[in-house]
This record gives sequence, structure tokens and C-alpha cells, in this order.
Amino acid sequence: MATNSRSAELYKTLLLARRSEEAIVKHYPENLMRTPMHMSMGQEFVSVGVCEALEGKADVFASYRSHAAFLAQTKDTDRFFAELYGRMSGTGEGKGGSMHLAAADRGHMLSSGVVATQISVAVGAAFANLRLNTGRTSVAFFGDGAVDAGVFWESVNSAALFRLPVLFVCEDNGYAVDTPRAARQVVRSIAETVRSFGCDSYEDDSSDVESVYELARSAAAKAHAERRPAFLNIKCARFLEHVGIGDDWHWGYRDKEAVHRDWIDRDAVVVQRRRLLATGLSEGDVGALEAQIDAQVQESVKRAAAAPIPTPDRLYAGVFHENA
Ligand SMILES: Cc1ncc(C[n+]2csc(CCOP(=O)(O)OP(=O)(O)O)c2C)c(N)n1
Repeated sequence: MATNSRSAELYKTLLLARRSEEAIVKHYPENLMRTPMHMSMGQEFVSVGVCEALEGKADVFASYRSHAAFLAQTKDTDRFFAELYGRMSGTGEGKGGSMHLAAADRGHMLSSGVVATQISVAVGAAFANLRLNTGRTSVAFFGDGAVDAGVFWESVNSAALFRLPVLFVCEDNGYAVDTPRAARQVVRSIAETVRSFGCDSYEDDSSDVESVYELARSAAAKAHAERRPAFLNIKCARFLEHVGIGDDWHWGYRDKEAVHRDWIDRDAVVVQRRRLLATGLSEGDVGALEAQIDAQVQESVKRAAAAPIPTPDRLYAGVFHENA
């Protein structure tokens, strides 16, 4: 295998997220997954690039658009699908659903349905990591809509003031539901504005998981070495509707042709597959990787659908500290 194994790993993780969501699209109409779905499809390369760069040493705080971040960090399709199916073996014993995935034992600390609330918690974790000298990197994933919220700016200010090595990662798909950024924010560049807080600030519109990987790696190293936060503004596009498994071109708030030209036609999953083929893997090698991922996803779906549903005595378990 002449291709470097990191490129193959990145492809496998990208594909794990993509195939998992394709399985959701296929099985959701069976009505066994009774949870609203905010799909990551198209944006997976952001969290995959960042989480792979941090090699498991990240504490991840994500939004309700949680699937790719969760799978990039944990690769745990069993607990993922079990939660979507509302089963005991899910991350929240079936109570959280798609928006509230958490596996603290694997560094996915939380996903929050309330826009921007995960960001300040990530700053607290960065503070704890620094104090406890864990060497871990606290990472907040959020959309450009979360930048509209005051807590984002408070978090950036606090992290810069307390010199905390936290990564703020904006999955900048340009919309809060159907409202474009220009209709919500006066600043032309979020990255430039954040820089004025004394935060290292980067922009990327590559649609390339390897570019995000390199950026996250160097940004995290600098954040720890210099004890300062970093803001990564990664442009991307959501391929599906804001919530749900379909598309929303009929709404008319974004131009289907432009999204295809700028993003779907350079889908990071396809780009990475091509890279593997161009750098030494054969179709057979890539097919074998894909078969492995497909089998993992299909097995997890099967196990989740057959897993026991929660019993009433577990209703409050994990909800309040004293019932943990
Ligand atoms: C505090 C709060 N206000 C409003 C909402 C309703 N809401 C849900 S998603 C969303 C848009 C957020 O957009 P963005 O942060 O860019 O994330 P994306 O959905 O694009 O990933 C809004 C306003 C909410 N969930 N929480």
C-alpha cells in the first residue's frame, strides 16, 4: 500500500460518517428512529479533519448537528445508532436522541440542541485541562449562526483573557436555517473580528479533509505552545435540509446550481477517494476499505433495531446527578 495510511484513515472516517447518514436516510421512514435529524452530510470533513488531527486527545463539544462530530471522535456506530433508535444501549439510554449525543469516555462530551451553549462549556473544559495538565485539547464545533449569539463572543474573550488552548471550530455553511450570514451579521469576516481578541484565527474553504487536518494540527500545537485560543473558520455546505433527511431546494433560499458547483461537485468524500487512487491504492484496495465500513454500519443498525427499549425505571437515570 503506497498511499500513506493517514490519507486512508481520513477516508475511512469520512466514509463512516457519510455511510451512517445514508443509513439514516434509508431507515428513517420506517419510523423507528423517533428523533429529529440535523444531518452533517457535506460538512463531515470539518470534524473528521479536526478530530483525526487531535488523535483522540480532544474533548469535543458539539451542536445538535452532531453526527459527524460524534463519529469522527468516537467511531462508535453501535452506541450512535442505538441512541437514534431510542434504545438502552444508546449514549443516553435512548433519552437524548440525535441532538444530544455524548460519550464522555471517548472524549465526546456533549452535543447541545440550544444554539451556542456548547461553546462556553468547552472553555470551562479547557480551563480544567490546563489546570489538571491533561494535555487534551478542548474543541467546540458550532455553526455560523452560533456566532450571532453573545455567548460566542464572551467565550472567545474569556479564552483569550485566561490564555486557554481551546479550538473554536466554526462549520460555516453560511446559513442559520434559511437566513444567510449577510442578513444577520455586520462583520464581513468573522475570522478577522475574532483575531482582534488576541485569538489565532484561520480560514479554510478547501473542501478538503487533509487541509483541515493540517490546519487543526498546527493550530492546536500553537495553541498549547503559546497558550492561546484558536478560531478555525471552515467554509462548507450542508447538502440536505436544515432538519430532516431530504433536500430543501424548493424553499428557494439557496441556489442549487451554485451549491453544486461550489461544494457538491467537490465533495470531500469523493476528493479523498480520488486521492487514494492517485497515490497508490487500487480500486480493489479502496473497495475493501469501503466494504469494511459498510459492514460496520449495517451491523450497528441491525443491532440497534434489535436492542431492548428502555424500561420505565430508567426514565430519570443520568438526567439528574443524584440519579446517575
Ligand atoms: C438559543 C437558540 N435559539 C434559536 C434556536 C433555533 N435554531 C435552531 S438551529 C438554528 C440555526 C443555527 O444555525 P448555525 O449555528 O449556523 O448551525 P447550522 O444549523 O447551520 O449547523 C436556530 C436559530 C435554538 N435551537 N437555540
